[in-house]
Amino acid sequence: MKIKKIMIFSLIALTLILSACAPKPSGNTMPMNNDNSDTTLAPGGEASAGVNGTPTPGSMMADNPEAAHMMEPITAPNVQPATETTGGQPLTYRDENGVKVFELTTKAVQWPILDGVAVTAYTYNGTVPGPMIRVTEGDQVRVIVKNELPDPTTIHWHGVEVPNAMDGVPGVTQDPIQPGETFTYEFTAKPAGTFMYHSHFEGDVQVSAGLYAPFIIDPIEPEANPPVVDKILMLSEWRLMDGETYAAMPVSGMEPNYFTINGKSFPATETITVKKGDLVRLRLIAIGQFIHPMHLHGMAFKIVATDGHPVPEAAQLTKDTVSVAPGERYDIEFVANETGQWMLHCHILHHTTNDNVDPGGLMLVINVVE
Ligand SMILES: [Cu+2]
Repeated sequence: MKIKKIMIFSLIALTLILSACAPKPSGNTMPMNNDNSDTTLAPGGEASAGVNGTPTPGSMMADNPEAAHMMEPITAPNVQPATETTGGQPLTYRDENGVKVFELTTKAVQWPILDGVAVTAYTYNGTVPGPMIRVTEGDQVRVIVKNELPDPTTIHWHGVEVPNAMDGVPGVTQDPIQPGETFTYEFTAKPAGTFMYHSHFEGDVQVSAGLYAPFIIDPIEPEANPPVVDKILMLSEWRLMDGETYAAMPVSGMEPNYFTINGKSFPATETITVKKGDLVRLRLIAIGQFIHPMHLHGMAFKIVATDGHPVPEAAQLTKDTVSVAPGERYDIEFVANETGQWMLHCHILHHTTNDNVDPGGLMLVINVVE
């Protein structure tokens, strides 16, 4: 009798569990895209629709009008090939009564990241990264920004201690700079260190599309032991599908298939040639939306500054790999004491491919010569 009761209870329990696990009819919380029109598919088409037609987050978001901007290709009327081929070059300024005045124009160009591969990029002055602004701590800096993009924009001075009204956050500290408009930023450059500037308007799209650049503030007192070689390496990602560029981001259907250091994928990345015995400083900046554990072959390095701020000598870790998360900066230094061609590369090894072909992406050669 007892055994019969236990069996009945077990059957009821099993039935309840099975019914709880059964698939619910769709329509309430996860609408299916049954019309199969192109507009409901994320970039990448069927790949992002998932198995059995189950919508992935990427393809679902295309149905959300507020999120639609992130799914669309980067475009602008009459985009021309870039006239420069190297990004991050020093921007010249004019002196106006002791103020260093810089001029930036935001515009779209076709930017070459690799032989035969170009992305449609939103840029400062036509390059990716945009031009480097390099000043000395305490300098009065004025940056005049003309917006020639088809979209509004703003500039945020990432890590620089600017007055709040100069912080570049649309709807909070300023109105967006509309297409055709000009806006002037002005502040005192402080503190010394490795910083950057980038768009803060629809940053998920505009920063991924190329609106970023280095901003270096040198200390007033010259450094006791300055490096012989001092390079800035800005890491980012791209999504290029069927000739269209999309803002790469960690969303299903929006994943990157190209990865760049200073706007170039290996083997188009710069080879850094140094002499044996040179002190080398690399300023690693992650400006995309993915983390990059950067690994140096052959030599260990010390982390001498984080997010622009010096690390006291006793606290300087000795490493051969450092993970650079979005928005972070690591200044690393090493003495190039072994000759040879030493790789510096991301250790998420998909990030060292070009459209899934290895080698590529986030790699460069440090060539140590006698
Ligand atoms: Cu990586």
